[in-house]
Amino acid sequence: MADPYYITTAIHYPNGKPHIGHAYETIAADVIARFQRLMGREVRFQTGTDEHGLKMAHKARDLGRTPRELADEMSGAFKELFDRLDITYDRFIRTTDEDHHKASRAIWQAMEAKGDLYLDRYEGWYSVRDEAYYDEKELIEGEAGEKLSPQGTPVEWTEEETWFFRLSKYADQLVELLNKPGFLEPVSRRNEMIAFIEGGLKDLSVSRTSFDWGVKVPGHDNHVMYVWVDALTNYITGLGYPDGGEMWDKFWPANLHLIGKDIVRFHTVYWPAFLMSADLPVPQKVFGHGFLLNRGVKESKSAGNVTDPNELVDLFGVDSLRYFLMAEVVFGKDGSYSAEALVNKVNAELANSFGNLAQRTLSMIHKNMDGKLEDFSPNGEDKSLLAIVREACNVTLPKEFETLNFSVGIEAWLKAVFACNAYVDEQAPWALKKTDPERMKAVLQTLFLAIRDLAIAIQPVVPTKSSAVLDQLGVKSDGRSYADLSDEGWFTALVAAGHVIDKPVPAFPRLELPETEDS
Ligand code: ME8
Repeated sequence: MADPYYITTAIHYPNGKPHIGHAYETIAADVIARFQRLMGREVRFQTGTDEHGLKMAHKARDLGRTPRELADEMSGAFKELFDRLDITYDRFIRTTDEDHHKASRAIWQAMEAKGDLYLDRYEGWYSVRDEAYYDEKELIEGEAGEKLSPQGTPVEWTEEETWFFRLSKYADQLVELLNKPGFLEPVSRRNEMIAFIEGGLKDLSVSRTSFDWGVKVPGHDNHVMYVWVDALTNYITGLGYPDGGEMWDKFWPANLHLIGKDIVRFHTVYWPAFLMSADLPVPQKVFGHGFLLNRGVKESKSAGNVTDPNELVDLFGVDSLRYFLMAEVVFGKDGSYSAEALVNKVNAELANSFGNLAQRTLSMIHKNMDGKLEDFSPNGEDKSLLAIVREACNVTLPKEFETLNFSVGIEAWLKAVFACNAYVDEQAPWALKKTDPERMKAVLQTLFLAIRDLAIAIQPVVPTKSSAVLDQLGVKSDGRSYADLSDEGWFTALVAAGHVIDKPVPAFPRLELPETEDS
């Protein structure tokens, strides 16, 4: 039986169009999902949109529309982008979906049955931008002396009747959970969460009465749930909670909630506490990735530097964007991007290194061997190149991807590509054509073996391009998983089948920077 693997992204606020941070998180999750599938696991992958709350209600009001209209339109824009980015999600959840309302009511009732909810009055600070309550002592001072949330967003004083959740009751269990190795990564985020809990955990206001855009509290129609209560519940809605069933048994608890660093508190304090209260298992891991900055600066409407990820796809193609983001940014840390950096990296590493390796090898096989493969005996040099490639593709890259060190795994892969290119230069198969045609065949076919492994290994990152290379090599679609990397018989089978290499088409053409007004 395949090991099940459940991965989720945060669900995104559809109060505007998706930005590069949304694309980054979802691409990373897709790389993980594809990687785990290639490792032979049965993967379930969920993403979606977080449609309730004041932030959505205010934005819709400002636009003169209903929250539902805004959610419909923008959720569509997210879905469209994710489809363009080749995101292989199994469910795109919308928190306005009917089954999600049902799941949210069910977890509420479970917490209520536990005696963890009570009615009282909330008086304190709220940030609509963060959809978060803050203690007075957490606030910082803005330039004009105004109070701001720790994230630098405006806060408003709120007083209303609300339901409270007995968060304080779970403090010890939460600290224990946070100390569990592997629960929260990178570990650098752990101390902040423990300090937050140990600073005195207050009960959490979990309903609102001053507006009605949300999931109604069971039995109290004048209350809607605090948006994070319903948002977090999306992770179990998608598995059939509260009805249970095969999917629930197989996939809960989740293997990984992939989220950004700004929402770690919600995922490693509030969410586990809700689950503990409802007697449900907590997720195995929460990973808080870093932020993507535009030339080192946070994108914002006021800074006028917001990039539409669709434009990057139009200009450079999906796989180039995916490769750049995964190879360039150390996962867990903040990273910077620009069109120049993307073009330089993709041209150097994909077009000039891997693309060129595949293109010149296949061209020479096509031209000098009539495209026909033959059995051959590799010599010591051939074997040592293949050993380098196997080590990178079978061992290092999978090990690093398993622990979410994508840039490190890709670097090992790239070093193997460089080793292949150095081997081509040393062996000079074009010169061997006249002097030693048999040796030329051995060199080209050694490279053929290497390219197949390199293309299989990098599939999660550049799925379309690596497929194109594998198609040109004649590798069947059922021979493309990580398990197949150790299969020795595939080449002999290809030779026996009389496979012929067609004239190759470059899979990784060089990218050009678009002309700008000042260039
Ligand atoms: O927080 N770089 O939604 P959201 C990288 N609805 N990641 C970024 C980013 C950036 N510049 N900006 C945002 C929410 N993100 C809630 C989540 S989950 C139950 C509810 C990440 O649309 C951010 O950290 O503001 C989060 O993980 C995701 O994008 C959605 O952010």
